[in-house]
Amino acid sequence: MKKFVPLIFSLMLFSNTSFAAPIPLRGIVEGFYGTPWTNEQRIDLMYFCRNYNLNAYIYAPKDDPYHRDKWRTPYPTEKVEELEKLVAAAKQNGVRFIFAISPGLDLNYTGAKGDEDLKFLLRKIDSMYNIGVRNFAIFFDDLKDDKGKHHEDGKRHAEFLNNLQDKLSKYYGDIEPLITVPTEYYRFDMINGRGKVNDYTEDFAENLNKKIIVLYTGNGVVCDGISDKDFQATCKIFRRDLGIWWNYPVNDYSLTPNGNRNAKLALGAIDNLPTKNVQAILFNPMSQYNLSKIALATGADYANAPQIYDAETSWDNNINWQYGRVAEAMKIFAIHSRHMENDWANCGAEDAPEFETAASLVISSARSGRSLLSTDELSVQIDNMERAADILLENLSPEYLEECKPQLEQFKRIAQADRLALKSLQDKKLDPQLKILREEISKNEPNAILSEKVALKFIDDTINLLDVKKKR
Ligand code: LOG
Repeated sequence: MKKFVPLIFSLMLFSNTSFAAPIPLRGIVEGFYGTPWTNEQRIDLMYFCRNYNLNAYIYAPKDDPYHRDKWRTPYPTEKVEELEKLVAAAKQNGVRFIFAISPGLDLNYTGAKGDEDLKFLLRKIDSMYNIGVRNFAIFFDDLKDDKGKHHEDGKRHAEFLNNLQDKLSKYYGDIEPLITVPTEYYRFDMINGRGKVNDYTEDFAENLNKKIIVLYTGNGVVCDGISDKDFQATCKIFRRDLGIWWNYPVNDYSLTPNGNRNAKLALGAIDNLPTKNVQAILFNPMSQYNLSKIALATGADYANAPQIYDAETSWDNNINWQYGRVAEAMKIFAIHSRHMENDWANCGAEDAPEFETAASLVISSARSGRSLLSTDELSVQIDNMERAADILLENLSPEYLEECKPQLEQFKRIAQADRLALKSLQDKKLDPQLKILREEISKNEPNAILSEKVALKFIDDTINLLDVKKKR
């Protein structure tokens, strides 16, 4: 009997305190630009959601013409049938299927045209209601023009949503409250330099029906976290607890010079999100469906227990579960491909910190002309990288390989060049082959980016160092 006491006690603790309470609405927003997921993938996602205790999926692919550009046009029959299957799969797995429309590009709000557009919208919603959808979202993101000018003011957006909310409540008894994203959807766009709330946000927040759930993306569009303090301050602006549209692992902005999307894979963990009062968390994934599951699984761990979530542990466990006997190889690859950054985006832990530490020591000792430090550590890292690439290229299933073959091949090239770089430093002489390998890597960059500031940088640092020496 004695043994039961601590167990029962700890269970009570666990359920009575709020620290382990899941975020009420938690799941995925398919909200990226570029090739949308296939319906098979989405159906598979519904099983994934059940396994990971996620309960929401927002259908909002930017490149589905009927979602945004041609939002008035009804879906063709076959597309409706596809969606119907998906809605059924969502239901079976306890997932709310949330249908989103982004009408803001050319929506009319007033007069006869306004009435007509409202009818178009209600018709679209009704067609989704008929296949079982009970949750809807209206998104007003990415509507500003190049000069930062708004399509509409905040009051109009709020009133439009309020009116729609009233109509839906009146016509249907069983539709859940609307979800929305305003045009100013990140904090630094909502407030000016002096911390004053901009007109659009102030008008939107003041007028919006309290029932409607508002999502925002953090201080920036793709940012490195949301502190509890910033979250609370933003909730205060909106006079309600907010939801989060979290832009990791999405990689639609990972563009290469020739305009390919999705060049770098975001294979890290979700991290640094608020620990309390979050109403909803929706993760925007990569177009690479299968490879999104590492970050999404960690996101599920966060969403189910925000206050006790540990990113590193979750990442490690989830890769073990998802990749079985190739898990170690996957970790080595993934750690070089988790930090996402460009001039406006910055999210995910730094790539390969252990490699970075060893490589920095090698480079700095080479620069100072002393005997090289840390070469053994670096050498082991490089061997592991190449071995991991080979293991994954040979063992990943075709649907996974399809999503990362260019990146794995690039990983292998980088590892091989790293080895030659290390050897060149040890010989104090640039091996001419290194420049050829470096060019090969550049040639393949349009399809695959990883470890730019770490394993790739080691090659460039080496070439710079040894070339300079030659010139002297
Ligand atoms: C879009 C989103 C896109 C993401 C990352 C929101 C609310 N909207 O800048 O569709 O996938 O950034 O590129 C966005 O995040 N706008």
